[in-house]
Amino acid sequence: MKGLPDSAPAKPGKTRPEWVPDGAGAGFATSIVCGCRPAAGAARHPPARRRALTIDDYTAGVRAGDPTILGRAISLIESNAATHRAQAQQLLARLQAHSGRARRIGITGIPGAGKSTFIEAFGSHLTGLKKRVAVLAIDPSSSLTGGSILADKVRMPRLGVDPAAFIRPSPSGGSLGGVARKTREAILVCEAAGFDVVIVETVGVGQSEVTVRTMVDLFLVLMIAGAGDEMQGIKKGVIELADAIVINKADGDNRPRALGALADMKRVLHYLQPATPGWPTPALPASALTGEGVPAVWDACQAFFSHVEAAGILARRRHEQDVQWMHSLITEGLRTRFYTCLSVRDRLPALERAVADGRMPAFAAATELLGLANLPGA
Ligand SMILES: Nc1nc2c(ncn2[C@@H]2O[C@H](COP(=O)(O)OP(=O)(O)O)[C@@H](O)[C@H]2O)c(=O)[nH]1
Ligand SMILES: [Mg+2]
Repeated sequence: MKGLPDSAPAKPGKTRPEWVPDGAGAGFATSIVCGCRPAAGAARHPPARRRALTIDDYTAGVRAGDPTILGRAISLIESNAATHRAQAQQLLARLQAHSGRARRIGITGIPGAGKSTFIEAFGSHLTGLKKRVAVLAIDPSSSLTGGSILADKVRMPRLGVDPAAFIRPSPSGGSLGGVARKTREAILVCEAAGFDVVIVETVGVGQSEVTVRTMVDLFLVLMIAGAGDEMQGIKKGVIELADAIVINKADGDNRPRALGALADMKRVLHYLQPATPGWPTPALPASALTGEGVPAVWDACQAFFSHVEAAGILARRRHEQDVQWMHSLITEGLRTRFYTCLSVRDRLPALERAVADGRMPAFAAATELLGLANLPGA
């Protein structure tokens, strides 16, 4: 506190730190901003910091289903800081043995299809059956706008306060690959915390639904009447990934239209190869708002799980997904190593300009950069 004025801060920017070289010009843009002494008698609270948790704390808390520690464990997984990554890996290794026991259900649909409302009704139905439910929501929209199109907790007021449920929107921003890794790991953590059902919600507007398909057992596509085939991914083949289709908002004046869309969907499904062998993809009507049809969707999920377990499909699918996961971790790891390599970072802007100006072919620039990257064996 030596040298601090007793009252208000002095004019900022007047003092320079002692380590600034003598005669350094204005380019050395560092200066000390004066603080001030706390008023006499003011309580001196230490800055509010959460106690750092050890891996043992995390493991015990997650295994006990403590929602605060579960939330912090997922935050640890979501962090890109190198020390956090190392800790997260240790934690995942500890939890791995306790994972795998949940039903993993992916739910997709265009914005406004009623996913969040549906998950509220579906999740509440499940907790009513004494099942513990975790909801992870992927929001791939944010890297461009910095905003979120989910804003989900508001649509799950009941589930949000249900002690048998845990709701976690995914971090905004970042590549889909990063979000996918984090979601995959968050599923594992939720399973170790003893949840019976883990639901992954994703907005069906891009690649995210295809990614989610690779991390769940059952993929459910929520649709509404009259939103257009193109938008709802029918032409993108999302329907072919589905293990169940729900035509939502089958209520009130909209019910006849929803039932018409349901009949159309059943005709379409008749011509498609089912996503899961031996399981003809069912299409069911529901109203997330009134809850009608929601129990029947869960009944269909249970019939699906009976089928895939008896036929050995569930175990096989999960093993294949683990191998796929390994490959995506390798891809992500190589990518990170490449882009964090100093010589690549130095050279990249110039080569980007050269390619953009047509002075250099893209493949030549890529070859040069790959050569600069300090990748073992490259
Ligand atoms: N009538 C009716 N409205 C619904 C139903 N499900 C959702 N909605 C409404 O549709 C809007 C979008 O729902 P939301 O759950 O946020 O959709 P999401 O973007 O897919 O998560 C909200 O205004 C909901 O109240 C339903 O089954 N029936
Ligand atoms: Mg939503």
